[in-house]
Amino acid sequence: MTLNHTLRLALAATSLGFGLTFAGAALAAPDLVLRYNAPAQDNDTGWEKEALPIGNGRIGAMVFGQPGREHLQFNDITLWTGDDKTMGAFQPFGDVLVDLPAHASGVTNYRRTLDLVRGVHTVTYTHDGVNYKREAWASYPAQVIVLRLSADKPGRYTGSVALTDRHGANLAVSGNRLYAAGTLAGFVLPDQAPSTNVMSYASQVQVQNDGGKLAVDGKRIGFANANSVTLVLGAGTSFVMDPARRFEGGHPLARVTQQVSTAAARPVDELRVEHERDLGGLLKRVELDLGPTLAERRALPTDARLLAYTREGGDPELEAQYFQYGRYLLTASSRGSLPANLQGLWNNSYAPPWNADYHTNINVQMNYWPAEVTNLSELAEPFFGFVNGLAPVWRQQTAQEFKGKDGAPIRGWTLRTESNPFGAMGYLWNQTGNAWYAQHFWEHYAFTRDERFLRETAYPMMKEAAAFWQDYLKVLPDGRLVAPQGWSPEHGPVEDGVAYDQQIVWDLFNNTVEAAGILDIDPELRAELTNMRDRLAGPRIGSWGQLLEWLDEKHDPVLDTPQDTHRHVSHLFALFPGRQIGPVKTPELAAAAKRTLEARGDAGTGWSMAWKMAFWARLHDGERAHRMLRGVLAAPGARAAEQGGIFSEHNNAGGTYPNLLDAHPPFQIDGNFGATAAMAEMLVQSHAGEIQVLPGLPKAWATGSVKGLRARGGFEVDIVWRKGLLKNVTVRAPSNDGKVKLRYGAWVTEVELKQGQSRTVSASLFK
Ligand code: FUC
Repeated sequence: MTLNHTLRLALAATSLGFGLTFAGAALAAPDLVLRYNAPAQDNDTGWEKEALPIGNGRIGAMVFGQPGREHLQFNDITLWTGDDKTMGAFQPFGDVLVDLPAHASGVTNYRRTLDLVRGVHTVTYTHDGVNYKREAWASYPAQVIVLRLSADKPGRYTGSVALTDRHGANLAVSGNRLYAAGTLAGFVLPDQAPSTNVMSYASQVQVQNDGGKLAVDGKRIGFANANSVTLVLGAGTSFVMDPARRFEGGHPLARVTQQVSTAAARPVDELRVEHERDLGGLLKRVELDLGPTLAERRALPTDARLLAYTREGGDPELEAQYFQYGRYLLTASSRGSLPANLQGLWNNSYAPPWNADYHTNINVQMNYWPAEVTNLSELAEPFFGFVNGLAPVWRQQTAQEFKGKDGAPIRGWTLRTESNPFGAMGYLWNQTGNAWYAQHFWEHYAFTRDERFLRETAYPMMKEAAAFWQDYLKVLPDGRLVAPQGWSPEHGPVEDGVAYDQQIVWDLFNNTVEAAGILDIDPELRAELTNMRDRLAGPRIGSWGQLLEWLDEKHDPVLDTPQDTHRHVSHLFALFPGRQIGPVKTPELAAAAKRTLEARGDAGTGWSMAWKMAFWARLHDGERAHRMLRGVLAAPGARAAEQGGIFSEHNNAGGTYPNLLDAHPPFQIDGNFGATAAMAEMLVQSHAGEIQVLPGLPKAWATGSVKGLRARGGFEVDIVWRKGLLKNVTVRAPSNDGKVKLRYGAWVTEVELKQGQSRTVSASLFK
């Protein structure tokens, strides 16, 4: 058998595998396809709420699916205005427009889908007796976006393709390729300061016909009587994550040309199969079954299904789909380049909300909450590269603003609330941003047990963040240590010892001590950080049983009262994603956290509801966590009426758009990622030195299973439950030996595994 033959068989087996898993499986086969009976409106509203996202982690597109004119509004995650001093904004790149004038009317059987495992957007419809099909995907291996137009009768495609550019590039056509190449030098938005940005960029579309004819028609490529048409889109910029080169890595034209030429020379099915295999390798690691949905509900298109769920709940398959959507979105917006921004990598506006930037006080962190626990660990790497790459710029800005004790220079760096990919920062300082980022480095080790990463990447970063706080913490007269002049995000005064800062510094010191212990280095530093951790002013309970948000209880008409429903609940960091407070470890403080959450209420922005879902999961209240899921996975504002009042502006209208993207509002992707992570947290927790299974299982998920979640210690966990009770749990140790305590409610058991082994423990073995 030739190599080629073997490869083809292997590819055939892969697609067969998909068929078997999804068509052949009994009962609740995972329903991982978003479906719509109408195209997205081709305007700003349609872009935000209806169009569907594809992406390969670096380039991506919103797909609209109009029969008469397909529109791929595309982005490259690095196309930013601004520089290391000016914020700028994440930019739209351009559009690919495919006009099919004859299809503008008379279409029947219209259907638009997004398959969350294959990563393929499909449009099908019938026109004049012909069944048409369009497939679009963004390939990571090939680094291009492909749009394939096919039909069940020959010679029926007549239309044209145009490429647009949003920053005045030179457009050219040559042969069957459209070219755009330009620069952001001199491009200044009306309300933004000029910058030194000289980023260059290029995009290209190759148009290939099977049958019929191609002809250049002005700036478009026309096709007539083709059987099928394939478009290959490439795009890139000169951005490189290197302040020493002023982020300029050379013109992308040659690279983009090469990517498009290489991909266009390959059979399109081979590109698709390669893409599906690649993506499946990430997405199929986790399977989630929360129980079956009634057939009538399942048959609804996704937009109608979301409305039905908003009203009545009762759709566990939609909930599982929403969980997997978060994982899909991470693969699509966080691979091989910059980290996912406030909109992942999708943006059609010159001035997107908050510049679609990297917000440091919850948003970028929340984007990465699902990475480790949902078995997509490598997708956190763009975030680590971003932090390490920009640290030199952040160090300079930090040194200008902060001094250590007695005016001495301060070590390390920290962050303001807003930041861009060149190191510029804006808005108030978010002083513990450094320590919160450090948590992600630590967790990557905790979940993967990658000791080399700990030694070479995580520990040095954590140690530097700890050095900042060693230099900067202030001693109160009673000996307690406090973070000076901090802000509980974006709420109340700037002052010493706010709970958010205190808890995050505690987390940093605690993790750094543990890391040094594992690496068996820096004994004096370990002793010092242990001592400082224990002297930090700690969480305290206030007069109405709440966890205090500031060092001392406020006597204020709103702040620190049961009427304060502000969207940020930052002083519960210690509960999640921290591990200083928990119902077993610190029951009184956990009760205070609960009191606070009850007062804060269940409505909020998208991300606020997702965070609250995770808090309730950590409090082991699966019903309440599920109630939060009913709020975040709901038509935007469905919960708003529950919570009016003083702090209601923009605070209570969160939810989910028909395309299942999170509504802050407006569209902001953190809520998708946070909700996915919080759902995982309802099923397995591992922050307390043991793996706890089903700590927050709601009644709505009576019978189900999950496969492939990750737990700290380097484990993979599968869980099967029936009628609300654990049936069995399987633990695997893919990359290291390990011994771990398993907990189910009050019962525990222990397993010890060699690398590569797995053990299934039935519920009856827990004691
Ligand atoms: C934080 C939040 C806002 C919004 C913004 C992008 O500042 O307080 O609600 O999510 O980030």
